[in-house]
Amino acid sequence: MAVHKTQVGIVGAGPAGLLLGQLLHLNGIDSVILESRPRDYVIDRVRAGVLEQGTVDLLIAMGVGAGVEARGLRHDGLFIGFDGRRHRIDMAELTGGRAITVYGQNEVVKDLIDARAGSGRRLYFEAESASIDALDDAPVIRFRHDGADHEVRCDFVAGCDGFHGICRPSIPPNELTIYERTYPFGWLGILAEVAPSSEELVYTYHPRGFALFSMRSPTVTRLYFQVPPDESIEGWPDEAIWDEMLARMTTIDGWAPHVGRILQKGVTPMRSFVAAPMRHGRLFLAGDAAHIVPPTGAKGLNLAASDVVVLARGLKAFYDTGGVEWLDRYSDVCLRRVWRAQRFSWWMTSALHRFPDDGPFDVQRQIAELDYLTSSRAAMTSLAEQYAGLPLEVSFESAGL
Ligand code: FAS
Ligand code: PHB
Repeated sequence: MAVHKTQVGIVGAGPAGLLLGQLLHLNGIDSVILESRPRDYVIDRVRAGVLEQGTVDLLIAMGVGAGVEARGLRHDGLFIGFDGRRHRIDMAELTGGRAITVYGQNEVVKDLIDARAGSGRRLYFEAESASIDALDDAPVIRFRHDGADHEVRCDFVAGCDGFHGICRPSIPPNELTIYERTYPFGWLGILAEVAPSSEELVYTYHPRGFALFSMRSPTVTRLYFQVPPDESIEGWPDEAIWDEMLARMTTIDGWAPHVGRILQKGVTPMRSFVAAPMRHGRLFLAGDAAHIVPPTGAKGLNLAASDVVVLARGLKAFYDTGGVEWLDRYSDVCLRRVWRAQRFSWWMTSALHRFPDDGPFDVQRQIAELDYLTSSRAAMTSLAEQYAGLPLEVSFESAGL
């Protein structure tokens, strides 16, 4: 049995695990990251694309901002489309200069994996963590790698293994409260090899259902539309996908997405999920392991980033002074931000999607909500400050940056 000793055992090399690994490295705290999938799979996986102001600032402060600074697309605004028109919300003007940056999650993950290699700290791919034990005193993570059994012995475990990982389920069910909402629809998403026809994102409300225009680069467009929850992608040939995108997004003034070769397509379920508390003994859950938001608010990756800044602050204080105050406050501090993001993501989802059971009254109510949203400075400011990202609860300095 190969035994690996470290201070923090991190399960999962998604954004949460990799960001935490880098933050701990910058504070001289050792960690071992275990990732069940191969490196290429983790890098090629198409997921988030929108980074809040705070997440971009964090990447730069951690010394892994070169990619986002060079290739990130800063957006000072976004569009809300309904009634055949696009209505622009000037986020930067309404928030005193805060904005979002479009930069693919896979780019963020690649930048962090490169930084991990540069740090000399341990990261094992194809390391399936099977179990975690002794979470009250001397945690042990057991995993298989290269056909052999291994153990990580550590002071703390960071559960960054996503919604389907092993860390959250290792907490006794009576110690956790689960809050959940599933939605009567999913998103069919595509990556298309064509230049984006809009400089900013377009969230569209349409009688046929929601649609979203996004992008990844000056040559790659990312698009989604609402489909029934159990929809299978096999039922959607490329031509039919484009017909539906154009039917929902084309505006009276003739704006429409450019059509091009579809590189990737898939259907994503929609749910809101929170597991509380986010700590059990010496196990700290972060990111999708503890909470899932519907992607309408573009908050998932950004919440993972804010969780690990709070956790890094707690671990830094513990190793600097032995103090446990910030580790004890970790769950409450994170959950306040999580619930704000849950409310915002639920609201965006409710305002912009067609619900199968909704009647004519609900449709007119939704249109009135969007009409108010796009004509009231107060309403636009509220959306803008939440979309660009509310300020983080802890300072970068306190997390050792
Ligand atoms: P992740 O799921 O990314 O990473 C967990 C890692 O743990 C994975 O690599 C997994 O392989 C590994 N793992 C699992 N079990 C393991 C085990 N037993 N042992 C070892 N490793 C294990 N968020 C946004 O902010 N903006 C967006 O625009 C956005 N768009 C999205 C679009 C889609 C289609 C989807 C699905 C999500 C989107 N999200 C968005 C949310 C998404 O980005 C997640 O919030 C983000 O990946 C969360 O990061 P992690 O918590 O690190 O979890
Ligand atoms: C994306 O670009 O993938 C994206 C953008 C905004 C969202 C969700 C996904 O709300």
